[in-house]
Amino acid sequence: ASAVAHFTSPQIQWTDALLANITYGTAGFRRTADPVLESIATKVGVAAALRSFAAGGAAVGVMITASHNPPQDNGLKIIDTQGQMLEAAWEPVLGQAARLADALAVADSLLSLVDQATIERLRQAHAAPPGQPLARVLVGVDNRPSCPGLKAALLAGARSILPPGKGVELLDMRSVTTPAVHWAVARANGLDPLADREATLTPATYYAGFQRHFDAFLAATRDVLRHLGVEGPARPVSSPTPCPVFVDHANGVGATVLESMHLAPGFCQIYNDPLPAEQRGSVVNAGCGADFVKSKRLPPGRGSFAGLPPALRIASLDGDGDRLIYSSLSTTTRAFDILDGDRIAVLLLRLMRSLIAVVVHLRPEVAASLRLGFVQTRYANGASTKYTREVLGVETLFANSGVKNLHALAERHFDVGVYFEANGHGTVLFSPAACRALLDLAATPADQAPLHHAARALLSFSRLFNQFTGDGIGLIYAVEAALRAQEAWRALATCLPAGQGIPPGTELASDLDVELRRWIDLYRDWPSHLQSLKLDRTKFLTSPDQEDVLCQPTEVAQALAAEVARLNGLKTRCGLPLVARAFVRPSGTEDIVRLFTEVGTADGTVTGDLADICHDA
Ligand code: NG1
Ligand code: ZN
Repeated sequence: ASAVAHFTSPQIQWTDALLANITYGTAGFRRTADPVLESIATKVGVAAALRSFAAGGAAVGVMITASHNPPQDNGLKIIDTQGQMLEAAWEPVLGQAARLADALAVADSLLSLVDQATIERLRQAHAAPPGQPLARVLVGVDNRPSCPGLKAALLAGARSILPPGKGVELLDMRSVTTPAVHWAVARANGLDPLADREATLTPATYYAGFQRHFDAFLAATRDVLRHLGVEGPARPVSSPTPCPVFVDHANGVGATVLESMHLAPGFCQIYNDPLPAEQRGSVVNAGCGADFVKSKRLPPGRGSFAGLPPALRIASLDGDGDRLIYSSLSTTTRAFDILDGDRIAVLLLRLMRSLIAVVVHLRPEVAASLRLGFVQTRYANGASTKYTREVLGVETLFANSGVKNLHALAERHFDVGVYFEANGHGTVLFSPAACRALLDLAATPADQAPLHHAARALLSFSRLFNQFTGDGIGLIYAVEAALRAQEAWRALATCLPAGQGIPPGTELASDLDVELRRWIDLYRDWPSHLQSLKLDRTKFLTSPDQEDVLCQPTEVAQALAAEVARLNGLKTRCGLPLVARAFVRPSGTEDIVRLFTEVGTADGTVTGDLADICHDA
């Protein structure tokens, strides 16, 4: 209880209303950055150090961020020893500890998380002479003004479990994106199945890897084509391209990271209004970023388009760099298309499917280790599900919202598991069997082309995906790689198994505007609407495995089901039966209830505004 002073603050009035909203949810703890959050930070510090101590000193991480939320908010999330979200059993106890004001009660509550033997070891450690650190905590922060204060409180909590000199090793990662902390924790604990030898334990080498793997992927793609006698483009991809991707860093920590990276010239350009670094944290996510673009359906704000190309390909990150939403903006007509998480997943699935098909054609026995599948949430647009299932023929499953749910399902069911939330959280996971197969294949001798080149391409592309949580910056490289090489791999996947030659015109995409249009035109989103309702979320209860099934209040569930059934019985103006879907659920991150509605048709032709269609129907 040596952190007593930090647990209690005379400024805090622990009212019921305050307590009701302090829970450890999908986003960890998140709220206005105030003395309450500072008190919570100390408790999180204790818990993280305790978790590491209980795991024999394995590294545990804490990220201080409020992601896409406004600048005045902040939050804390523990990253477990495997680089993933905190073990579920700890969440309620941590929530309970966070709601306590009394230091001894807090200590008791947190100690209840570990077993008696761990408590005994802790007691002995206090008496033992100084030695190796017995707990390791990695701490990262985004760029919000409240981060330094919260970090100090967190570190004080972490240090308090053991006396100085025999205690807790703290690794301050400073301003980093959330996915980099997930990666660093996993890496510190010896996990990173697809890592190459150059990767060491610094965020700088982690980020630099993306450019390297991107270059290696395109080089291997060119090598396959050259081997098969197809002329690739004369222009090397690392030289300035006419169409850089415009990155909207949301004024978040991604900005700091991008500035520190050695980006290939011409690869990308910063989209946002220039601001001094120290001012950005105060306007993080304001009128820009992944969440703004996706939920407001508007282009990220920018003072002037003077000097910009007529067509922009924009990649929007969120405040902590773990989400990505693409968009396409005409600076002349202001025509605007959003390429959300669903569509990013579709693009990645298409390329991954072709890469795997080529490799499996050349080495059939790896098929069993490279089973491709897709996980989305029920917020995914129905047109995307229809596309992945019916056009791509990829098994598509649904998980409840929250990255940890999608991650677990993808891990459980597939070797190559793509998962994405519509809001831009996602990545591609590789099973141990897939990792072994990828590394084995990539060791194919150079004289066994084209397998040697195809396997290198697959491995390099796979290395763009953070294995612990989605990385917005890595995903920009993956999308850009897919736009450049998609058509080449599609031709290879079709022509090789058919024993045909590659059509002469096949090459890496030379016109990224054309590729962007092709991506937008893959399918048309069904009209849908996501509303935030200011209702008491504690009154809403959904089925544990199916968040689109409302259990309480029963009258709301019945009324909603009746309305959905009514719409499903209707036909559009052209006589097509409607496919309607609607659900309500309490938000896990905000004090609201979310209502999702969508209307499509079996043949996927209904487009336009939901209100118009419902009105007509
Ligand atoms: P809640 O607030 O529980 O709906 C939101 C997102 C989730 C997930 C979490 C984690 C929607 C509809 N919900 O959860 O998908 O990303 O935040 O931050 O986008
Ligand atoms: Zn985020």
